[in-house]
Amino acid sequence: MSATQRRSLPDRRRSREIFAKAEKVLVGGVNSPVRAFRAVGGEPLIIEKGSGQHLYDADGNALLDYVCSWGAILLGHAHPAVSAAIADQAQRGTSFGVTTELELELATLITIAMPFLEKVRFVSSGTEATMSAVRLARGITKRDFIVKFQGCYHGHADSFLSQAGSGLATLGIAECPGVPQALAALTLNVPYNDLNAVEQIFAQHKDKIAAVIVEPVAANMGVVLPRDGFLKGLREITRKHGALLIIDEVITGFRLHYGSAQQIFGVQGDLTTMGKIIGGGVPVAAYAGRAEFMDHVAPLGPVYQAGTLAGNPLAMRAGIATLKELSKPGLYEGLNALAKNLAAGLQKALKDAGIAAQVNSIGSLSTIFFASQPVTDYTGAKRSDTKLYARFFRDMLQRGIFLAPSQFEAAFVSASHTSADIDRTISAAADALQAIAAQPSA
Ligand code: HOZ
Repeated sequence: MSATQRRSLPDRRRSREIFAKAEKVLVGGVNSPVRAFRAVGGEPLIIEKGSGQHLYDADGNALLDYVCSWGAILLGHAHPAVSAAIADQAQRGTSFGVTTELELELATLITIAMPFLEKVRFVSSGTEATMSAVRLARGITKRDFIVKFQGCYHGHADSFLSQAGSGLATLGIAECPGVPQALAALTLNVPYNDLNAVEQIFAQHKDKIAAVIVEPVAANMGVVLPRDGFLKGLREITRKHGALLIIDEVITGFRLHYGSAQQIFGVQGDLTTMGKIIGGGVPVAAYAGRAEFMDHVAPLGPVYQAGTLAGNPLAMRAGIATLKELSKPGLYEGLNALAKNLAAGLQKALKDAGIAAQVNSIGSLSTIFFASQPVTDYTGAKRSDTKLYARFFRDMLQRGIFLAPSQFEAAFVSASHTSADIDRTISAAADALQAIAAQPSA
């Protein structure tokens, strides 16, 4: 049987047993809701190991991975240089709770790649980075409101859980119980790509908005690109009103090239948040900006933020090794060319199957929306036929290809994927889409 023919993962008995046990001691059998596959059906995966572009489940089934730890893995799983750095550091100690030269080294690599950043504070997750950046913006401006965009996701801190993308969009959670109303009221949501709405919200809340936080490419409602001038418009509006612009590069940092999305779109935020890739698959995130802003953070300033494991040496070693690999000439050119072929191939497969859909893509990020109109915001993303996406996801998984288990996430290509992998994926998608077109309600 060819790799592209429809088939079930041959045996899932062990995975099934593990998940059944996990459900008894872990909430929903998972440690993050998006892993539960609730929106796409099918059985959640239990992964035993990863190597390059593949994951291997507990039954030994190989999966071609386009989730790549939600974008944290750019080099591929268990990259030799990253694994060696982690193993070496493990021999020297895993946490000291005081500064190491490694923190200086990773911060220096980041500020060289993104020269508009002068000072970095490492934390352990993207949520901590965005939450701390918002606190800092509030501390500097002495204002309380923040503006975010519908369908963007900035982690799970209280301020970000209204009209958010990612797992909240996946599970249909519009507002999160447990977030005090008084705090939720300080978050103002506007449609992505809509500068008029941003202007209006500033007019309504004159001199009260501390910051606008934005994903420069939205990747948590599926991939949605910024319209021409959108990010620059945000820059002008925030500057005019004395608010800070926080650019959340947790997904886009080092994803599109060796640097930030801000350099690609010709805009500079006041604060930048990062995560995922800068830790090479080990928990690292950061917020950063010019010294005039960052020096408000304790111990230099009064805005408090701390962490026992912040700047953790294992994580720093993984991040340093990752960035050194990523800086090698040609890496992004090759990766982005592969991803471009994938997007084009998927577009053709959809057209050939006569299925109305949009493939939104940039660099190695992409999403298929089963929607007839271009998707430029959360309203458009929600118009996508999520049942069709779920069917496509399951059909692809049966063919050994692991896409994001939600319409409202991105597919990630890694530097380990090959053109043979891309061809195989396109061919599997063509088969799956033809089957869907022949029997839409199967
Ligand atoms: N930012 C990721 C989803 N878009 C996080 C994955 C998770 O929620 O587990």
